[in-house]
Amino acid sequence: MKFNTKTIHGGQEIDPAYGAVMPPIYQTSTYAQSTPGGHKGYEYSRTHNPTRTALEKSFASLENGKYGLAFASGMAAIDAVIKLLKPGDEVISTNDLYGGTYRLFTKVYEKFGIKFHFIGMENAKHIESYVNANTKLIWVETPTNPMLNIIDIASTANIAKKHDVLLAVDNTFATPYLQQPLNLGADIVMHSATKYLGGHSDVVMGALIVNSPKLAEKLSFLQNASGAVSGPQDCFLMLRGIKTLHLRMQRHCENAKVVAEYLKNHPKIENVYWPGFEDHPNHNTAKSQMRDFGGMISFTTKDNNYDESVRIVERLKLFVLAESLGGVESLSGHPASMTHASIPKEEREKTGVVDSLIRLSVGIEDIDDLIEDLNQALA
Ligand code: P1T
Repeated sequence: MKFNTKTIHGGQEIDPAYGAVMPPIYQTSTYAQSTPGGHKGYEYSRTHNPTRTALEKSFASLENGKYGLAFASGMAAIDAVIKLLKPGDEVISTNDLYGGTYRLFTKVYEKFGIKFHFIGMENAKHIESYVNANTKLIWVETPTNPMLNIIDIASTANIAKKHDVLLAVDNTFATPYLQQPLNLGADIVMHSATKYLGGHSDVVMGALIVNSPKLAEKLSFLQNASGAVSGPQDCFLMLRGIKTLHLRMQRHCENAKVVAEYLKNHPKIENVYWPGFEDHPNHNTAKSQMRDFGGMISFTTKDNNYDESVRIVERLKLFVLAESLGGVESLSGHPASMTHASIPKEEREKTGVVDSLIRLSVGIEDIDDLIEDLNQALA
């Protein structure tokens, strides 16, 4: 099945009870048993729920994986991956990544004895120099949030395999429409499905997709044991959102290209971070592992000034100032004070997340209106 068909049919069978075309919302916590253990495959909705099963199959299908798991949030999905580890284990992670991921690693898991190395990953040899006998996981976000760096997944997977280390890729910014990490050798794909997969800014959810039955078993044990699962209504909304993923992503990419070029030519703008530019340092890697360059752009102004950047995001009207990204509507954000505020200033500035950085999630509105909005805000 091709990708554009998978978004609509992947994992979604016609409901056997009444022929419903959309998987019904099984709003139930429990299931009748005829005798202890005598049930139809479902016992309790923390463990399994039919609406969630349909979505989990859809997640797996989109990423060309065998097993999908749905969690209450992207953070809950990441949390399950880290719970595969034990005290003394080490993780090599991208240094430019979502602030909440950094916070989970450093504020929650370091105190349980897990060591994290945050490094630049554009050079695969650099990653290898951090591998030692305790290394158990390489955590990659690509494109990175918010600097839009690109990490070569296949080269990183070679290093992971050579040293028998797991490779997990946060595929939130790219989506499986643009990039499929399991095909490139990753062991685990993670999503904040809150973003492009859901696509309508109405659900918070996380996803994990794997191929290994052993890994699937461990993660599904953790999903049930810790219990951060997504509810049936949210699973239904996610399934509905996914049906247009391919169409939305196409338009996100088209609109972002126009916005990126507009910003690059604007006299007030200093740097524009978007992997589609030929002079982006990782443009060739992006071209080789992604179908297109996505809907996210970050930029700084020549004033390089906190207050001026705050004024710009306040003046934007269509680009609503808000946390999150990936919905049909355009959003703007100020990472230093919002999504990345939990990373110490010295740390975030090392990766380019300066006080003046503005991040745009380019939506699928009419491009003329988006450019007009930027024009008035930058005037
Ligand atoms: O918000 P949640 O669904 O729990 O997902 C966390 C997460 C994980 N990974 C990436 C790359 C993310 O961007 C996020 C969430 N990010 C935002 C809320 C944001 O505005 O960047």
